[in-house]
Amino acid sequence: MLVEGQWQRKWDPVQQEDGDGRFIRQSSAFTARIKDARAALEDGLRLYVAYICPWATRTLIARSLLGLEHEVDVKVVEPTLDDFGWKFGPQLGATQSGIDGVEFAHQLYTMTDDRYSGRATVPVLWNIQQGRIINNESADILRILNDDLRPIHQSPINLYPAELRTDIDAFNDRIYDSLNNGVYRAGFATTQQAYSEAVNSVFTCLNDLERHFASNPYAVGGQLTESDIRLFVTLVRFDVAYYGLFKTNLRAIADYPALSAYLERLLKIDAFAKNTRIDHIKAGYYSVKKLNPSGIVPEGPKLDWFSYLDDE
Ligand SMILES: N[C@@H](CCC(=O)N[C@@H](CS)C(=O)NCC(=O)O)C(=O)O
Repeated sequence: MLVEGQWQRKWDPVQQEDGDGRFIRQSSAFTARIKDARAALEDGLRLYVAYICPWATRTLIARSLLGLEHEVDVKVVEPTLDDFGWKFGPQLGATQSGIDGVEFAHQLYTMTDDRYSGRATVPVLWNIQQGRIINNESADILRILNDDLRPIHQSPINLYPAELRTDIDAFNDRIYDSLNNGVYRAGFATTQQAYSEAVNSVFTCLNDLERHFASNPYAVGGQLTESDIRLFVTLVRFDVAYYGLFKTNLRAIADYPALSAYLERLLKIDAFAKNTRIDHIKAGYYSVKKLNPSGIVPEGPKLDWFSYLDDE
């Protein structure tokens, strides 16, 4: 992480924990919104992402669904993390350099604020002309792409329509702590009790969702919304990474018929399939030395729904 603009060489996946070994996620520092879509487009917009990362993948899926691939540029960090955090380079087709002379994602943070203290996370939404971070919170970036940039895309797809906002917010809350972040709370717990609490919350949520998807095609309102994106990115990583590495292994998603069918349905949509890079996901999660000191990446699982992905 960065302290007063200086990179501390020892990267550690655990951001913060409470006195009982519970993992605590840092809140995002840059939370501006875009007021003038056309001016922002003139300055140039870019997303810095990692395909391993569920939070970054949220923003990639929204960018594709909303038809913003020409308007919003993308640069991808390598999937594996070392002492310098995220870096640009050739691994698995990542981007060679962030901008001229930028090797590491943390440089984007110090270019924006040379006294920045905190973690250098992805995704980052970047103003190219100004050379600074606009926002580094994926939940906000989804709304920026959907709402703030609507004047320039006028997409028929609305991922956060006014009449569903209360339900979308409620659904997002229902899955964030228990599932999206719950898997990380399980994986990075440092006491048995913190781990057990987290795993139980993950499976209470999945059991509840299995009932929901037995009779609903989407998360909210019978249509595709940002809640589907937020759920998808966790579900699609579950069997290939979380089940093994984070020990969330009471059941796999493949053991849930309705959730499997839902995942398979979303993977038939181009925006979901093309932004799901199983090779990055496996290489990235299994590179976390703290949880997998040998660095060995498992061969499996082989899952039917991955036949929708090009690289499988
Ligand atoms: N609240 C952020 C969380 C982003 C986040 O934690 N990203 C992880 C990757 S999955 C990261 O960059 N971690 C690097 C670090 O913590 O040093 C968001 O949703 O945008």
